[in-house]
Amino acid sequence: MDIARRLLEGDVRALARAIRLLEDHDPAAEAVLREVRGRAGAAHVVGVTGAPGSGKSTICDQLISRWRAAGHRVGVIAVDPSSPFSGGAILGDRVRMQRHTGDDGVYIRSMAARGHLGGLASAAREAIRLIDASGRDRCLVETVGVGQSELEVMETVDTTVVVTTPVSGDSVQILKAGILEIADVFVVNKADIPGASKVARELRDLTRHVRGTSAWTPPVILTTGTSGDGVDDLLDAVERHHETIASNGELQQRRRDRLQAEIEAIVVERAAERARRELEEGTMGAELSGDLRGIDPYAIADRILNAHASDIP
Ligand SMILES: Nc1nc2c(ncn2[C@@H]2O[C@H](COP(=O)(O)OP(=O)(O)OP(=O)(O)O)[C@@H](O)[C@H]2O)c(=O)[nH]1
Ligand SMILES: [Mg+2]
Repeated sequence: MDIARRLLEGDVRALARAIRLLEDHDPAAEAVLREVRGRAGAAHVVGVTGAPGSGKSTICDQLISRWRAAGHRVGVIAVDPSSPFSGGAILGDRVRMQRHTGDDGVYIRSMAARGHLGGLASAAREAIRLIDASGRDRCLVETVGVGQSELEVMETVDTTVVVTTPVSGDSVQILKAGILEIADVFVVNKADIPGASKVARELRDLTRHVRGTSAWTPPVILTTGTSGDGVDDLLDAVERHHETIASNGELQQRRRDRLQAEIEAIVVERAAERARRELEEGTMGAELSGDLRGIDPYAIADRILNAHASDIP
């Protein structure tokens, strides 16, 4: 329990240890989370997503520098659902953000798909909670690509930044992947390459059509990650978005929805585990023998759920 106390004091090694416990599905992780949960909730969590190589890590690195200069403490989670490696093995991110190693105001951690059968998104969410509780008031979550697990990870952040480039020319692709709806800020990175302003124009047209009624219209920011051009504008947009949703109640609503989804997911996971035990080890298993025709799976499911209804306090 020393871990929880040291984590709350901002100790970076306790933070790393707690996230490791989380990844290992160690029961001690749940205990640490229980102790620190009440102290989380102050951090502004920013998600950065986009195609491979679009410049996400380069931009994160620029944001980190600016936040550090303004006195913020920062946590970064780089999520790669396709990678079998974890624990800091996503080399590119390490290299790109490496100038912050040695600064204990910056904590960078990679998370990969392996070992997260319960969902990479929920593991990432718990890791963010730990980072938040450790007194880091800015948290970045970088994910690669626009698949289902990335979308789920993005549902756990406060502000979603979607990075495009004139190289990929993928504004239409983004529409297809359904990411337009979750973007709070669009970045057209690699603005030093011809075609960037055309992509920006297309995106501005798209956002006007999609989010006509919301209080927030996603701005489209041109950046050159390598030189830092436009990153101040990006930072400004990100902070303005946070202020907007914090003051109009949307942040509170998002956090409420998120908590609801989290509870639903836990119920599903635990109920499925209970059903599996009943059917494989318990008395209900006898139902699934002999002539299987005519067995009503809905009736059996209801009986499993109802058998334990009195357990619920
Ligand atoms: N020309 C140009 N190159 C850039 C710019 N920003 C980043 N790059 C380069 O693009 C390459 C990929 O950058 P990263 O920041 O690693 O991109 P990423 O999106 O994090 O990549 P993954 O994490 O592998 O998906 C690197 O070689 C960067 O130097 C830019 O504004 N202009
Ligand atoms: Mg990267």
